[in-house]
Amino acid sequence: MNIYLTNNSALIVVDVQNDFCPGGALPVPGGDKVVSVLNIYIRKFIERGLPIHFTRDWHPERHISFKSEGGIWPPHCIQGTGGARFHPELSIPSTAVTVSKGTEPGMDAYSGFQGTNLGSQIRARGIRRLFVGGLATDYCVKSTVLDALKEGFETVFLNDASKGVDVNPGDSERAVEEMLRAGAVKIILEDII
Ligand code: VGL
Ligand code: ZN
Repeated sequence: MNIYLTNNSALIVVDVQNDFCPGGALPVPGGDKVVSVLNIYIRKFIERGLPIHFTRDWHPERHISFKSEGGIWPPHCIQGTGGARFHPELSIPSTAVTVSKGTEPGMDAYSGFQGTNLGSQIRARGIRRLFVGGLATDYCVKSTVLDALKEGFETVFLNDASKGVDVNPGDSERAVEEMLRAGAVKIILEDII
């Protein structure tokens, strides 16, 4: 499906951090594979002078989502650790904005909009169309896409620049269906015109 990169578009790169890549604390199988594709999207947005926001999972040492605190995940993306850093090959332009989420010990946040000012920041820049990709399709990408739709943005899911955890087989596929049902558009690089 062809889609225009309009002048009111922005790119949201979700949680492409070492802990979500192979070798990390909570690896998404093949998670690092999204980096080279995302870098191409990033270049397209830079060329057009369009905003790019990078979300990161940024947890305190004790966080409610960790097993030790009653959650379901191993400790991951702890503030200031190597695991919380963005993947070393991810192109991060100097003009990009980093959005930290899950920073409160007692509050989980899968969505980049939850407990952050992402929504007001991009609205203030006149953005109406969001392109969203990254890790993981069945958690933070899905939640970010669903929240973007709720906030009234035209929302485009980058299918070739996202990967899921699939704790249960089929989770990512179901996540994509849910995003589409909610009104998202699914594309790959070649669809951008
Ligand atoms: C995520 C599990 C726990 C994600 C974050 O970024 O998808 N998944 N925290
Ligand atoms: Zn987390």
